Amino acid sequence: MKIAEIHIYQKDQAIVDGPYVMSTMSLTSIDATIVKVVSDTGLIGWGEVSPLGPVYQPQHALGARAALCHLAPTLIGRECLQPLLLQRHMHQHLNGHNYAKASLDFAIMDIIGKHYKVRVCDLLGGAENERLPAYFAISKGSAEDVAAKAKDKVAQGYQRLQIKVGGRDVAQDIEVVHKVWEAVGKRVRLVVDANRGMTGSQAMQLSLACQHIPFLFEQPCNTMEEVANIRPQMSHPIALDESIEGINDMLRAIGGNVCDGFGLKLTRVGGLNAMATMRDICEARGLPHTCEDSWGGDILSAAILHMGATVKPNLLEAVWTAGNYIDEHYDPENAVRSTDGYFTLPTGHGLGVNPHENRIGILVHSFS
Ligand code: 0XW
Ligand code: MG
Repeated sequence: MKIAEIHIYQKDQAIVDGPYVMSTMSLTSIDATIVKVVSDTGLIGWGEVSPLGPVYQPQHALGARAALCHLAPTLIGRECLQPLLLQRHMHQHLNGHNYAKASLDFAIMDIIGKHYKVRVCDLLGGAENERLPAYFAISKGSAEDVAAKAKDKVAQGYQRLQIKVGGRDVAQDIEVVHKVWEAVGKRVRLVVDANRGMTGSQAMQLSLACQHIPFLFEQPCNTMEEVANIRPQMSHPIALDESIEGINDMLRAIGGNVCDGFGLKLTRVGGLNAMATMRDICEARGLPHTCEDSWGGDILSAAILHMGATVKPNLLEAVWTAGNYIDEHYDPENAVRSTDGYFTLPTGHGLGVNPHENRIGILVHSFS
């Protein structure tokens, strides 16, 4: 079965209850790219990539579409049922740009699942369960506002909350963590996420000032080296997120005992097959991690769920998708969003979502 067509769409995704505020940026809308791959047998596979603006990571929406336009002509006529060989082909034709390549990986896995009449999670080794724990990320804000939001999310059923800190006076972050602990305390697992936005000194101050409050400290500083420097002085377990751009970064972090777990983003690491390797490395070393992405609609969110379902349950920190932060779903019948703090794995073959062509934005490029 060969790749016959590749179509690329551009879609602006407004953020519900925006802006989405983190240490390094504030966003009200996301520029998403949707990929439609058609096989010569008529099967359709969907992919998506939605960088979180131009600052969050070395990724750009226009860069994703430029990379896809470069790769697409070289993929027409290639075999659909060999994802590893397609991955190698893409690396031979374009250096880097994992986030763009990941969207093609999703589409190919969607087609393969439809061809063999199985779900993507089955192609990745099998689903441990159909119901996946979600977490909610609360934008950076005042102590009162963040604590009120935390109470609301706990009432909605979330058992893990991520609080955004960094990029301001650390005293404000210390106040937020104390206020949230007082508000929801032992009813929820807390994650404090600086998204690379703190100095080592600020991170140590926050950890020391909150040493009686149990939380996971996610990506406190910009680089792995900065985190390694402060790790001996920290009172909290550390997870790396933005520093982990691929398997080698993970091996470096584990080899250097830099962290206690990871926040793993599907597009950043290059897609489902790359993430499956990272899942297995974490399982071999007993390291918990999330399954998530920087943003994304139903297509990317479904890929996240299929990946998350294959993670050993005691190592699955939680799953995050943007499904609860956007109001226009590509596939309203199979919209991916959490309810009562959990996601339900799609049931259809492949990714299990069927985007409506009038909901996936503007067709910007076609190749055949
Ligand atoms: C919470 N997320 C998964 C959503 C945003 O992309 C940022 C990211 C994080 O871990 O910070
Ligand atoms: Mg994070």
